[in-house]
Amino acid sequence: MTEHTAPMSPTTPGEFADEIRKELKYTQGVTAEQATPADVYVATATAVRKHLVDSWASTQHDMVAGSTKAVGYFSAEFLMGKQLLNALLNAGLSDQFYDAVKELGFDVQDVIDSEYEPGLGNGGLGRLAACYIDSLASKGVPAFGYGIQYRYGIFKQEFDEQGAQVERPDYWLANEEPWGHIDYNRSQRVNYGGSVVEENGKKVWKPAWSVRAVPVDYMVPGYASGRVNTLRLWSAKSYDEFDLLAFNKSEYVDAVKPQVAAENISKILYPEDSTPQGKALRLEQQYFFVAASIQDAIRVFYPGEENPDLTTFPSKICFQLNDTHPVIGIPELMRVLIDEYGYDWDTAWSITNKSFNYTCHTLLPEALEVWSAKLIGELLPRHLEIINKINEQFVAELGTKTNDSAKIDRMRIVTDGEDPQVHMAYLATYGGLHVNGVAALHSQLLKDVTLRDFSDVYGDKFTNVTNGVTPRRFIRIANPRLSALITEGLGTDRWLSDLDMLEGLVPLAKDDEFVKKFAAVKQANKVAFSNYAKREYDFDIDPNTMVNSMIKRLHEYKRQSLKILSVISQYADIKSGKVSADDILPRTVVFGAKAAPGYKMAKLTIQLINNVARVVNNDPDVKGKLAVYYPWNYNIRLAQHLIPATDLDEQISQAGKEASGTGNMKFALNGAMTVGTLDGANVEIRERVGAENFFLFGMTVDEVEALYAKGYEPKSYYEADPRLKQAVDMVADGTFSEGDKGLYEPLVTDWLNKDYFMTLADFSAYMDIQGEIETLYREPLEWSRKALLNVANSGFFSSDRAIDDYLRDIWETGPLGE
Ligand code: 26M
Repeated sequence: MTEHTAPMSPTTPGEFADEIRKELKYTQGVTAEQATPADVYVATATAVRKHLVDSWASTQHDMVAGSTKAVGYFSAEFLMGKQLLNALLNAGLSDQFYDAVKELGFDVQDVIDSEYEPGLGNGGLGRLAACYIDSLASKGVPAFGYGIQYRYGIFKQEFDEQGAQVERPDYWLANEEPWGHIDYNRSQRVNYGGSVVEENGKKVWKPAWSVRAVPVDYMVPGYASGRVNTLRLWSAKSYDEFDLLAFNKSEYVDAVKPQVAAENISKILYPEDSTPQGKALRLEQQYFFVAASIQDAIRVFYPGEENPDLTTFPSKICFQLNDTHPVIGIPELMRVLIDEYGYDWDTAWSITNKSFNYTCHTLLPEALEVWSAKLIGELLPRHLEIINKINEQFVAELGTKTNDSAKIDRMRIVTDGEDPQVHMAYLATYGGLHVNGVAALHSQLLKDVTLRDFSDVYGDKFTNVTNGVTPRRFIRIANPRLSALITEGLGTDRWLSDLDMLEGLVPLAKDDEFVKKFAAVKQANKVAFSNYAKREYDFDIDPNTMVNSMIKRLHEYKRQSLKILSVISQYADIKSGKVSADDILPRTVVFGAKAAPGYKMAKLTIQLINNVARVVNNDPDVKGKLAVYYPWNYNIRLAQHLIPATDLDEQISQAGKEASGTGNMKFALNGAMTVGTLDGANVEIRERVGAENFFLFGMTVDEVEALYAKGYEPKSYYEADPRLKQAVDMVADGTFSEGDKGLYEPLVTDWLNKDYFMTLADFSAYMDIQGEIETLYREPLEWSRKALLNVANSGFFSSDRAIDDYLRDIWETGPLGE
């Protein structure tokens, strides 16, 4: 099927077909004749796992026996996407799979489609965790991903008749799930509630209830490394003693209540990706997976030891905190060391401090997690004591470093006063060795703004690791045509584990023949996407139009409203005849975005986009010139189809608000041009691909600041640009709500009176750059040349490079020695 790839397994297609037949028969209990595509999928998955199991075992063995420090990546989310093609690629069985499935008489696409995508994450942060464990395994670094196996992942998004978002539960485990291995024998107990008493001068936590954390293990096969790491996702189960306890007291049905409560802990992924609500269940989840993981790490690295010497712990493993969600791990490790292993405070602190590092993923102050001390005290009384003591120690330490008492006050991990609050980002910064932001600009802003006081005092802790994405999933699997062309251009497929090699394509941008091949790949991908969109959504996308995509969570700061206002303006111009038919560049705008269920403005924006799509797509006046599509339930699978087919990618957040973005990297690597602001990793993408190959517009961070300071009046922009006025008026006058002038009132009012993210201020610049974009697009060869230069100069954005940065600057470890 393909000429390149991972080390080929010696298995022939015929042999692999036999292995699948055997799994069908002995595991599924069906013959190849009786089998459905879903059966073949499960059988194939089971067969691939068997190919990986020896490497899995040897990786674990070498990790425990050797002296290479391991990494524990703590993340409340791992947004893995489908596993089959990735496992096949890394097992060196991709070609055999295609042939074997044909030999068995099945359609490969049907088999692939049978896999249900696990949605155990919200967006960027969860997908980043998935890319990082892929790169860790591909580099042969010993690592665990530690998280939660939610029973319900991110909701399934549907749109109702009015175009509004409807959330449906995502019960992803409804069918057989062949990848996770439930390991009841490695369960851990996680305690909650109760009180702390003193016994013989020692603090003893008497918990009120506990939950059984059962690990579900997923293999994480490396690409061409011969290594297979583990993603260990904890699932909550109840202990039997609970029902006995209640059973004595009351009715049978009441007796199972505590069990249900216990199992609720891992039941659902919270669908918010900012503005944390401080819900008790969320804290229960965080403590649940972190406590189980810390005990697990001790079990793994000190097997069978009654009295392990845990002063060596930081040389065995270090934990990366993916945002503040797992920060409760800091007081938890302190508790384990002091209460369970008898270490004194200072020794415990020295171990703990070396064991954690923290990655911050935001700049929005409202997204920083703060828990009320009262809630922590109810759920984890011993931890609250420890946090308070950490805070005291911290405040004392600050006293030796600065005389600025106001500053010390601002920095408190636990605030003073009536209803004290615990700042998880502050706890993480003080409690660990390193703190990093996720793009150069973001890391700078963290130091200058968000964590400024901390960077003044603990400047050495602060560093940057610009995000990256895995080229295996997001180029090789998502875009086989481009992969083949890159391999042809470079004469090798080694770029898949050394993405800087893409630079070898730079000279080929001067070769018109190669550029034309590159353009042909994009065209073929657009046709393929159009077919996919027809099949999945019944959309009629014209692959001969410019495909212009904006896919990301729906947020005001990301400014989907800027995009939709520009679409409305273009629509108005075409309709009014302001631009002549010949001057119109046919464009298909594709949105993909979920909104947090309680986020009203975001949900209203979804409704607006859907109704603009309805009006525009049904208007004969603009047919063939402008179309808007909003495929529902945007997920990894859709990303893998849409990104390779996109000509123009939107990264238009207000400067200073998007920490990094990772979609921007995926698009650049797949040969899309970007229109974007100087925000997040856009800055570095533009630096690398060249200013002449990037459509920059909008205010900078400094300009945003200055405008705030001066007093921002969105209405003045509305009055000043007739295009903007017309677009906003059309939203207000019922054009996209069947005459209902009330529907979008909250949006319109916000735009004209508040517009916190300055959409209106950037509108004119955004409209103006469309002209430049269209001019270039009319020169297909020049457009493709620039797009190719985006690919050639984006190797830096591989998650392999990001992991190298973490290894060198933060974890101080590397691949397993032999
Ligand atoms: C917190 C508390 C309660 C419920 C949910 C949360 C929560 C969950 C996810 C908060 C934030 C979450 O994700 C934030 C996120 O995805 N941030 C993005 O991280 C990417 C990877 O670094 C960056 O590229 C994006 O810029 C950043 O927005």
